[in-house]
Amino acid sequence: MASREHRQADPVSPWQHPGLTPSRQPTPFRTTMERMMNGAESLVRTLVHNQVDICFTNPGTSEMHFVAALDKVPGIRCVLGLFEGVVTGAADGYYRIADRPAATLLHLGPGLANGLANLHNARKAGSGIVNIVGEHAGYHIAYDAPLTSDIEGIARPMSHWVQTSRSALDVAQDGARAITEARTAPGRIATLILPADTAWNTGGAVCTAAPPPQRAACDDDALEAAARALEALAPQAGRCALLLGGIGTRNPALEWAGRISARTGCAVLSEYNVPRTERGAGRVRARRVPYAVDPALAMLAEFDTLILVGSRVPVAFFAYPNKPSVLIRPDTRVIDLARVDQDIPAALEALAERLKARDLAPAGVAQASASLSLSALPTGKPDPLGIGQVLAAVLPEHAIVVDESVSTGRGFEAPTAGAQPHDWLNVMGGAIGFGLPSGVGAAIAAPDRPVIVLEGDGSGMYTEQALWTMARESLNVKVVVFANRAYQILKGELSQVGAGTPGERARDMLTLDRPHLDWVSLARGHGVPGRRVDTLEGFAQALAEALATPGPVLIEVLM
Ligand SMILES: Cc1ncc(C[n+]2csc(CCOP(=O)(O)OP(=O)(O)O)c2C)c(N)n1
Repeated sequence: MASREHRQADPVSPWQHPGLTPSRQPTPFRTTMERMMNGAESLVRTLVHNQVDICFTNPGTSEMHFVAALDKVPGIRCVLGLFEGVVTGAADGYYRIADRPAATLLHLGPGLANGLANLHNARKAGSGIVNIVGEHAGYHIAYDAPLTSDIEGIARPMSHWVQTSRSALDVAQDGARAITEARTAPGRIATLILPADTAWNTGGAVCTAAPPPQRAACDDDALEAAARALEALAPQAGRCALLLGGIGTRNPALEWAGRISARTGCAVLSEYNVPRTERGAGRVRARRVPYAVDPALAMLAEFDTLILVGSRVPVAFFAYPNKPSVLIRPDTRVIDLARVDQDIPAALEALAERLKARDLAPAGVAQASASLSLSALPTGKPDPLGIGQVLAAVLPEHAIVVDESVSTGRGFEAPTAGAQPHDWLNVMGGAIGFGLPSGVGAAIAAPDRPVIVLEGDGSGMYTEQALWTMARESLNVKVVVFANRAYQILKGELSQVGAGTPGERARDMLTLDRPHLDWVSLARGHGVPGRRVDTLEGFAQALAEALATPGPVLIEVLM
């Protein structure tokens, strides 16, 4: 090992790199500052230059030059997460609200691995992330030091694009390429691996990212087929549904769907999970396909034709013995109007135009819930319906709700439909631990909007370190933890998969008792004031007060 040649990764002149095509050559006219710039600084400047101005980080030694560059370059906000799942989850929440990518900074393979579950969720959500991962200096990898691993191999399953920079000269261009990738609809995970020597060697320059490709228009044949199906079915209201996904559950797509429904009587549905739904009073309501197989089958059986708009044919979350995986009738006609990466609003607009629905008032607009004073709200032991009613009454206009309430939240859709207009974010990849980090990202993306994280006590424990980031950054996040002290959903799943009645040991795997988690203390320990309530009236009072208090607050609701 000792006799092996120590090869510096940047042996060539920064002015003429043999591996670069002419179009990739950095501009030869550089300022003195650029000539002195190291790769890390060129990357940070490239991020800022291309409006990637938030970086969620959890760094280590190999990223120290990047960290130092953060100091030098104005215009980038750096937010520390104390676990990498917080970093990647925050970047997901940020993208969903800001509609532009944030960067992350992760420490080699193990740091990336810690962040993978929320990177998976972000990938399923179509959230663009410039995911920067440090690596050993190129010449150091041969020594198989403790943190050496196959970073590209770890990144690939959760990334759309993976690139390891070869030299300081390449870093900014690779960064610019990562930004273009991350911005490509609906949003992609671009993992850029930054060897330490490419960060510390000089020769970097600032690069402008190419614009991402435009969202493609929908296919004319699909548009014609959808229009014909809707025209033919118009007298039989309800036999045809538009199934919305992606940005289909946001305006203007929702309003076009509502106009099409006004003309034809078709139903407007949404996938069970969508990255962001604009909902509440005055907005077209898209009914969610239920999570559970039987209610989903019952809902979808009503439709002879399903028009997919940014969505896919609904399938069950899991396979269950003697239940189908695909949730529509085998004879349902499926028309794929627009994929999630296509221009969904334009596809619906064209369909509305074709159906002469352009000037109609949208159907299915949610009416405002009768406004209830706190004293008129339900009282007593918290249950999903009552909690939903409290939320509907207390949610402020333009609130952002991050929903990881798992079994407790199943009942929230109907009671909150007529709340003040708000955005609702779901976990997209089924990996729990998304809620608290995503609340961090959403709050940073929209500092003037209250964020309410609805959190299961089991899910919250996966990434509870996010509370510390909320406190440190004084984020306006109100965390509501539903403390049923169990993996409640799994109790139902145990019987659904036919695994029988749980015995003592199996029950122990599904309960969060012995000891009870004390969320008020956990919050306080992370710098967030907390409060415990055990009634609906207590919850309503606590949430109203939390919303009137700046900064993060946690409410533990004992179920
Ligand atoms: C990363 C990951 N690990 C494990 C699971 C399996 N899982 C799904 S729901 C759940 C429990 C959730 O508990 P909680 O948040 O308290 O909600 P509840 O079921 O009690 O409503 C678990 C462990 C998962 N979905 N993702």
